[in-house]
Amino acid sequence: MIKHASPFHSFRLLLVALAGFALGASLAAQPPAAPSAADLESPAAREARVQWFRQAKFGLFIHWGLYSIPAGDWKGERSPGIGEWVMNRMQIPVTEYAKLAGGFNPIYFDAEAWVQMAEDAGMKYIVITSKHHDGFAMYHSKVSPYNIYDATPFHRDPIKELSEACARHHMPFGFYYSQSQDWHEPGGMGNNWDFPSNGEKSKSGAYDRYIREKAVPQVKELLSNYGPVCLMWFDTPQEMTRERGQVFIDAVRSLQPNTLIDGRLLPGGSGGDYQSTGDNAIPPEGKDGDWEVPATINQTWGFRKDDTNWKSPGEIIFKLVDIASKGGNYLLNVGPMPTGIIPQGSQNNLRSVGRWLKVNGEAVYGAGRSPFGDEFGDYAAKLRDRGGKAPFLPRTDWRCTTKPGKLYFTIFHLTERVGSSNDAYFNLPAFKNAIKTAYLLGDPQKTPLEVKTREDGSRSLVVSRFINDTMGAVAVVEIAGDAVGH
Ligand code: H79
Repeated sequence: MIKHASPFHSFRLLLVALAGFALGASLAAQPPAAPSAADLESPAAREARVQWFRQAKFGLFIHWGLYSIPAGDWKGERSPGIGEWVMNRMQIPVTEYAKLAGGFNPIYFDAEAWVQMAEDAGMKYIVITSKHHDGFAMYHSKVSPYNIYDATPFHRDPIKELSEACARHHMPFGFYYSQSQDWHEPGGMGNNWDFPSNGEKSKSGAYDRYIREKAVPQVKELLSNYGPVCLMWFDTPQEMTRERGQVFIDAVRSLQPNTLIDGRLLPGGSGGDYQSTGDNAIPPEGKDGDWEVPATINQTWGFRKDDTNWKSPGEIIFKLVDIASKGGNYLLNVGPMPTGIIPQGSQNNLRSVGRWLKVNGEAVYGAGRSPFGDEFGDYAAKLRDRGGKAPFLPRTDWRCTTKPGKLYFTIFHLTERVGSSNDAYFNLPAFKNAIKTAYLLGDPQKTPLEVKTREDGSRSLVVSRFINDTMGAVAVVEIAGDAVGH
């Protein structure tokens, strides 16, 4: 097995050691016992497991499968919506969709290049579709021959190659696995054009058979054959009861007790180690606990040849800092082509984000959420949406992240010039602490910024007005005390 020194691995060792110590203290002569199932669901165990995730903030999601071949078209017809849903949208019969495998030969696939790109982008973990709703396994599964190794001329296991490249880069690696929907199987949820309805499958025992004979055994393969798995990303729980979900939880905990479970195994996120927001759904304000926003870089997850609407580096940086300042992680997706290449436009923009993070990453990785809140915006006073509710009107001038004794203000837009000079004021929100020093992360000399204090106590940093021409400049404010007082 490959040596893997990523943080989640050492936390697992710590956890096992701690549990072993606690049990071992009263049974001095016994070898340390493995933690029991109950220990693994304790708040302390979850807290230890989630540490690396809390530091990471920015991950790469990869949606890759047979759907990258039709890429949004089926028999000359354009299928609207997200590319990986083409089988569903066009009601393609199982036997016909399965024929795509015979033409899947991504000879330009290069695991090293993908992981290098994630690293260049400043991303700290990778999650790839091991099996999406279409039911096709992107790894060499012994459970079902409907997989990339057995059913395609490619005859390679890209997940194996990626796991090895990730190990070389100390890049935490995890799997998306569609536990509930499987349009290839008579018992899986979602395919009601070839098979009976979800409700019937749930009642007849077909769904439980699918879970027992395909989904859980495949999840076990993924946790057994690819080294440390940082997280399992389940999705769209349908007819997923607590009992059914528990079988997946047991599989994960028994094979890799330190693997995180996302918030979509069961409805409402129960059983998970962190919450998942809706797809592309950034909460309007700060949010407690550990959570993640899964998001697209264009409008689709799986590759579509008509979608090159890449979010710009500036948009991605804003979303990343926005999410971090609200307390969450950003899991940003790319959709590789059937050649094995990640579309160049998405690569370029991610690498630009990485260059920004090289300078400003201190404000993101391991940073805590904003102690303020007014900067996020406000609910409209008079405006009402169609549901009669006040819409949230976001403000985008700046965001704040924190570390003990430090406030990081990422400034996206300055409004107030200082006279007619090239200086501008960045008006600080109110807080009681004295300011020890302030400087820009982009300034290697850390030249102290002038702090202007007015009679009413309000304070501003004096910065260059040309900050408005950047993708966000970070001003560090070092304060007396660990945290702000209001
Ligand atoms: O894996 C990605 C999506 O395929 C998956 N979650 C992310 C991470 C996902 N599964 N379901 N959904 C997202 C929501 C489905 C929305 C739908 Fe539709 C609306 C399905 C049918 C109507 C969009 C529009 C897809 C087809 C038409």
